[in-house]
Amino acid sequence: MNKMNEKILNLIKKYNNIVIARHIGGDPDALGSTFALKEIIEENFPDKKVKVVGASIARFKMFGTHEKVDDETYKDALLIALDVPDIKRIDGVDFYKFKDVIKMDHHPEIDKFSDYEIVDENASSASEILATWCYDCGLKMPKHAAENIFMGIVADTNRFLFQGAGLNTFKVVVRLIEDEHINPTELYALLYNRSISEVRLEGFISENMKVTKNGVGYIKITDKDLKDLNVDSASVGSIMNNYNFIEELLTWVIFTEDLKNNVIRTSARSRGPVINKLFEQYNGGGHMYACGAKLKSFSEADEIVDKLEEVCKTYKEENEI
Ligand SMILES: [Mn+2]
Repeated sequence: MNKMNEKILNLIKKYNNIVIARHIGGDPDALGSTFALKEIIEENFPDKKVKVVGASIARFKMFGTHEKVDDETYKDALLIALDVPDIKRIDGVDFYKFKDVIKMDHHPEIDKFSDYEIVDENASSASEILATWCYDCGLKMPKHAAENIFMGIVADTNRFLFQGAGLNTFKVVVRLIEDEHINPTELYALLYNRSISEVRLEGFISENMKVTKNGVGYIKITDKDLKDLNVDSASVGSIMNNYNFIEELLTWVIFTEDLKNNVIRTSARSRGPVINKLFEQYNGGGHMYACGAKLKSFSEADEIVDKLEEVCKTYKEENEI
């Protein structure tokens, strides 16, 4: 057993109360990994009380049910944070109230949480890291946990299209199918069934996206657009990856007006240039090729498009495209 894997397992064994958290704005990897870990702990250590926290998301209810942390739990609980690199983006708990913390993540490290960390930027997903840990520790993997892990991996690799999907990813997936008997086809339906409104939103974006000289695709979606299309500002997130493999686009960014929270939700992807540093300047961030921010106004959006254009121009020159 890997040293850190064992150290983490031993810390989990010490606690009766365990709280599991992930980043704000949960996605299938965040939810898949946290609920899978809860189920793995409950299966292997039936006496432990395990809660998954964070805001619940209606369309992802198949992963599990979120709970709240009460004062009593805080007194003597272990926090395990998955799929989140920084303290301020942990959803649903007060990080500083925990004596011990474990981190499992695949984002570039921002904050060090503790001495109990598995951070692997080359892993496809937090779900893959969790599965690798579970198997290395020789723990039992319940079937529903295996399903959650599979959905996390599939979503974060965009069905194995991204670079992050490597040898270990496929090894994990083989094991989930061979040993835990998950059914990928059924799970794809859970992840990818969508409404015609969402498809129309995708069409609207394709139709109206502007493309700059150096390959920046961008569009500003107003609250009125969202109302006309009968979708909400969160809907954009799930279709971002569908603009990959388009010859004219090196990066693409979608700005969506969110009147309820009085921000411009911004989500960006790249198939070459590294773009997360740019979004960190706007109080956002993320992966090198997939990131975002919440802006104050559409005028910041114009700034971002200009900066992305520069990034793409440099990238083209450097790579002789
Ligand atoms: Mn992830």
